[in-house]
Amino acid sequence: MTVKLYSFGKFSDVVDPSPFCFKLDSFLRLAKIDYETMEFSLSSFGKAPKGKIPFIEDDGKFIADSNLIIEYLSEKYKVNLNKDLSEKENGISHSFCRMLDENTYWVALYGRWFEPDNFEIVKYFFFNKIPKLIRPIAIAKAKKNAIARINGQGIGLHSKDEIYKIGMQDMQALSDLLGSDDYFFNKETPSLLDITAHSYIACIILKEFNSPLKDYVLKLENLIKFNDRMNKYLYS
Ligand SMILES: N[C@@H](CCC(=O)N[C@@H](CS)C(=O)NCC(=O)O)C(=O)O
Repeated sequence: MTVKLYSFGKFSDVVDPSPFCFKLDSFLRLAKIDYETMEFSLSSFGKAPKGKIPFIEDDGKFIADSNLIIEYLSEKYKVNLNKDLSEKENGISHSFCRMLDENTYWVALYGRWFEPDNFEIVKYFFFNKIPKLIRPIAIAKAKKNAIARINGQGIGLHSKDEIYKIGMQDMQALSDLLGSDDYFFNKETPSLLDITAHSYIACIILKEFNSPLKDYVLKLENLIKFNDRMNKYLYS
C-alpha cells in the first residue's frame, strides 16, 4: 500500500522548503517505505486533520504531524532509525529534535515572513496558483495568521537581533554536538536527529532566502559538510 504524503513539494534544490515535510520525506526514503507525494494546493490545508502540513493518508486514515507520523510508520513497518543509540543518546536526540521543531523553526519562519525580500519569494511559491483577483486578500490573510502564530508562540515578541541570536545558539549547539563526526553520535548511518538536523540546515541555507541565521550557519563548516553528506546519502 502506497502512503500518500501531503507536503509542499520541491522548491529550489531541496525536496521541500518546510523542514517538517523535508524530514518526513527523508524518513520515508531511509525506511524504504513506498510513498507518493501529492501535489500541493492551498486546498490541501482543507484536508489536513490538524490544519497543518505535512500529513499522510494511509489505508484510508489521515494522520497529521511529522513526528506522530514517523511514530505511526515506525511501528507499522517495524523501523527504528534510533536502534543503535544508547538511552543517553536517545535522550539527547529527543531534546535536539524538539529544539529544532519547537524553537529553531520559529526563527526560520520569522526570517521567511518578515525579511521583505524573502517574503516576496514566499508569496510567489505559495500563492502563484491562486487567481490574481483574490491573491492579495489571500496573502494578507496568511500574513495576519503568520504574525498571530509567531507572536502567540512568543518568538515574535523579541527584537530582530534577539530572534536571530536564539536561532544561532541552536545551530551552534547542533554544530558542537556533531563535532567532527559524520553523523550525530558517530554512527554508521543516519538516525532521527540526522534527518531532522539536515532538514533544518538545508532549509535555512536555501539560496533563495537570506538572513543573519543563514550567514551564521554558512560559517559552521561541519554542518555544511554534514548537509552535503546527507544530500548525497538521501537525495542523489
Ligand atoms: N508539529 C507539526 C508542525 C507542522 C507545521 O507547522 N506546518 C506548517 C508549514 S511548515 C503549517 O502547516 N503552517 C500552517 C499554519 O500553521 O496555519 C509537524 O511536525 O508536522
